Order: sequence, then C-alpha cells, then structure tokens
Amino acid sequence: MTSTRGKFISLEGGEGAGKSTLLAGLREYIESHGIDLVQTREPGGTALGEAVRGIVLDPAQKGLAAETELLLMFASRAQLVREVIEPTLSEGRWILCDRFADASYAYQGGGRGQPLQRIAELERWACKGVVPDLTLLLDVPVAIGRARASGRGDADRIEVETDAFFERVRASYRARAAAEPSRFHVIDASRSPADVLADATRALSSLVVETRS
Ligand code: Z5A
Repeated sequence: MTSTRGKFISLEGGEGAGKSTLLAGLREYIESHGIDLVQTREPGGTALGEAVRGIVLDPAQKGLAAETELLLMFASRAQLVREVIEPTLSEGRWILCDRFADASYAYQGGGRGQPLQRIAELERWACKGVVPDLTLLLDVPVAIGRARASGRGDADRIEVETDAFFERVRASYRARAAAEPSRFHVIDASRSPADVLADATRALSSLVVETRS
C-alpha cells in the first residue's frame, strides 16, 4: 500500500436499513485487497463517544432537548475525528464508519427540525474539514426498515419515534444524496443482503484500485 492518505467511507440509512449487516461483508471485501482498515461508529467509537451513545439512546433520558441531542452528537464526532479518524487517515489506513455528520442533518435536522445552517456551522467547527470520500446510503422504505428492526427487542430512545419522524429522516438523507451525487452512492436496501453488498462493493471498487495502484 502507498503512504498516501487513507479513504474515509461512511454508511448511512434509516432504522433497520441493514448497515450492520453490510459492514461485515464490506470489511471483508476491503481487507481482501490488502487494505488496512479501522471500523468505527457514531455516536461512539471512542470512550467518550460510547458514553455519549449511552446517554442519547437511553429511553430514560425522556427530557433530552433537541439542541442538547445535536450538541452531544457533535461532541462524540469531534472526539472521534481527533482521536481516531484523522490519525488513521494520516497513516494511510482506511476508515469505515457506521454513520457520520450526514446522520445529524437527517435525524436532528430533518427529524427534529434543528436548523440546517446551525448543523453546518457545527460540522465546520467539529469536523476540521474531514468529509467522507464515499457515503453509502442504504435507502429503504420506512415500513420495511422498522419491521426489520422490530425483531430486535427493546427499542432505544430514538427508535420509539413516529413513522412521520422516520419519513422526514429518509427524505433528508435522499435530499443530501441528490445534492452531492459525487460523494453519495444510494443503494436500494430493500433487496437481499447479497445484492446490497454487490452494489456497495461496485461503488467502492474505484477507491480500492486507486489505493492499490
Ligand atoms: N443518530 C442521530 O440521531 N444523529 C447522529 O448524528 C448519529 C446517530 C450519528 C444509533 O444509530 C442511533 O443514533 C440511530 C440514529 C442516531 N437511531 N435510530 N433509529 P445506529 O446506526 O447504531 O442504530 P440504528 O440506526 O438503529 O441501526 P440499526 O437499526 O441497527 O440498523 P442497521 O444496522 O442498518 O440494520 P441491521 O442490524 O443490519 O439489520 C436489521 C435487521 O434487518 C436484522 O435482523 C438483519 O438481519 C435484517 N436485515 C438486514 N439487511 C437485510 C436485507 N437486505 N434484507 C432483509 N433483512 C435484512
């Protein structure tokens, strides 16, 4: 592998879209090409981030204000960028991240109605210009995603939101993908896991070739 900067791949999608399922296959595909990879997630990925995750997903945090939720997402992200993402990319290794800043635009912006301009300001400040090279958006109708996720047992603080909330999240993701077609690759995630993985690896192949050459 060359000593150039690594690639940053993020995965996004609504509830039950199949990110966790895809991550395993994607990781195997990338590593099979001899690429050194760090897998992480948001909120989380650092000791602080995992503590934040515990708070924002805790159903007992009923009174958490939308503004506080947004700031906590960016607190986790600021730490992840500095502690994990930036150092890893600088070493020429890849980052595979389950959600990144697009999730805040979709959930806190679209879902909770927080101003997009404010989210953009936070992104500029917290992310130090770090933007994914490729974002795979797993797009699935809300009813299908929720039906898949419902088999998992106790719902977290965000999973208990209404269908209307998740429709707004989905619409926000699709709008972001339409606005940035060179970064986003939208995958029809209502298909089988094998089809979703095949689509994702096709989207990744040019970055793999670039890294290997
Ligand atoms: N959040 C936020 O609000 N703001 C932010 O800035 C960030 C996050 C970063 C945690 O995210 C929550 O934080 C999330 C957004 C919010 N809240 N919600 N809702 P998370 O990514 O850790 O959790 P999640 O969104 O709840 O992910 P998930 O529901 O676990 O979805 P998934 O990983 O995409 O799905 P999965 O576990 O791979 O699959 C779910 C089930 O479907 C499972 O039984 C699979 O076997 C099945 N599955 C998967 N793919 C398929 C296909 N293709 N066909 C059929 N069945 C499938």
